[in-house]
Amino acid sequence: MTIPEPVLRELRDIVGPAGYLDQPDEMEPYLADHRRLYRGATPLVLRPDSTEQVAAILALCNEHRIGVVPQGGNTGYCGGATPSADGSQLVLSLSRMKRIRALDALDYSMVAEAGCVLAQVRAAAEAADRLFPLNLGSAGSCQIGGNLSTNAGGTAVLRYGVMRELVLGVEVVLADGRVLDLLAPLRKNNAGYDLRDVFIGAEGTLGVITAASLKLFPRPRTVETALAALPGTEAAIELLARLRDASGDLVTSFELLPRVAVELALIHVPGTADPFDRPYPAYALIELASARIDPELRQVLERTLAQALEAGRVLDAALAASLAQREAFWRLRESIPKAQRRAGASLKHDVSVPVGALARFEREATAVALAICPGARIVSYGHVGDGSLHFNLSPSASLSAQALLAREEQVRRAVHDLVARYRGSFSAEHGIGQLKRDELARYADPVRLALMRSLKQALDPNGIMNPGKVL
Ligand code: FAD
Ligand code: 2HG
Ligand code: ZN
Repeated sequence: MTIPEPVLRELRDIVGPAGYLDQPDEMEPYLADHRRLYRGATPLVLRPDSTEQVAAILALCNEHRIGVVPQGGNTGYCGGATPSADGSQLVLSLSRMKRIRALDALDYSMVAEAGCVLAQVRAAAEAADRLFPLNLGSAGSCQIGGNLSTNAGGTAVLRYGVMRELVLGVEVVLADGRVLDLLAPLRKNNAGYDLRDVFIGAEGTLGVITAASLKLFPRPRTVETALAALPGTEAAIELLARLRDASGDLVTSFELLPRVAVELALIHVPGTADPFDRPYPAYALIELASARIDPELRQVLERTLAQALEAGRVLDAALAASLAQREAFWRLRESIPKAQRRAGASLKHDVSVPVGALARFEREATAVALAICPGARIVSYGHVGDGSLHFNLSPSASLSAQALLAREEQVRRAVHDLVARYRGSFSAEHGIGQLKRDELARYADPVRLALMRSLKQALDPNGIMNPGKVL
């Protein structure tokens, strides 16, 4: 279906000349996803700058049954922000809605528009001597609306929780153009059903999030970072448990990096350096933080690592002695997605199981994957502190990218079946989008799926919100 020109004209009028793009070269960045798995087409990219404009756009699109694809920073991993290829859907970019509407340091809260880039929100909190703790490798481009809509995880979940846990309220424009104002920054509110959570993680299929009340936290004044060399994942999980105990639960990040991931980063990403003078099977990037000035924190970290070293459960360790060294550790970690991309095609599985079962799961998943793809490089890394793993496969000297891709479906089935046996998740943090829609249909509890469909029908009876995604 092509969108009639008079409707396109009305849409242009709603947003004004600065609020749309319609030239092919201008629209290009909005039409493919970050991983280049999907490519779409659209006659118009709308860039409203107010909730009222979003409301007017949705009311009109609902009347004419036109599909709308909300887009934030377009860093998502599942093709959720890419329109269909037939040109029948509009892209609605939130990037001009980037005002911080309010920040109340006393209340530890802030109201940010959906198009605020995550780094901007973190900086605004810091300027007020507060912390907004969500942090991802894409912080410089992803937006609060995208973070909410994917219920993003990242590197501080262990301490602060996923995006859902960092939100007090949202403002949403519903499919018919009505504005649902749930922005009040209340920590307690039991007056009826809590609708806020329905829109978080909905990937734009139930409405457009236009703003959010975010929780702020005391700004950390002591941060200690270390890189520990380890015999493997099992030792990592033990170390994490010890550190949580010894520090009084002050571990903010605990990221696992297997040697193969470090090597990919060293080869493909300039500015990364081998952290020790010899290779080790795995590494944990550990961060402890306290809101107090706390000289003991470093000692706790040192002592715990020394004890584990003595027990042979840590093989070497380096505590960051400067901000530059801390940044170098993080650069190594955050370079892995880029390194994997540069190493050629990759098969990605964004999975979670209970933390205690993670090492066993990883062993079994590795065996299963290698049985299908002998010679593949298993690049299994990530936020193990919260039970999630990016269980990814890369090509190697003995397995071409083409051969790897040819087995994608078989590996996916085997890994996700294994996840299901652990009662884990086949989408720990990246969502469903279009990439995992069939996986959701396959693995989700049928009662839950039926409820999700009812909810979609109730909130978007004409199916205009991000059609073809999630369900
Ligand atoms: P987009 O990609 O633009 O959109 C994502 C989905 O949300 C789409 O379905 C879109 O339609 C919908 N959407 C966007 N804005 C709105 C809105 N205002 N209202 C309604 N729907 C909307 N993710 C993690 O969870 N943890 C990580 O550690 C992590 N690390 C990453 C590292 C890198 C280098 C990259 C490139 C990505 C990473 N991601 C990670 C994935 C991604 O950055 C996150 O999912 C992020 O939250 C997406 O935000 P975005 O603004 O780019 O959303
Ligand atoms: C990360 O943790 C991101 O770095 C990306 O979630 C994961 O590329 C991936 O598999
Ligand atoms: Zn991740």
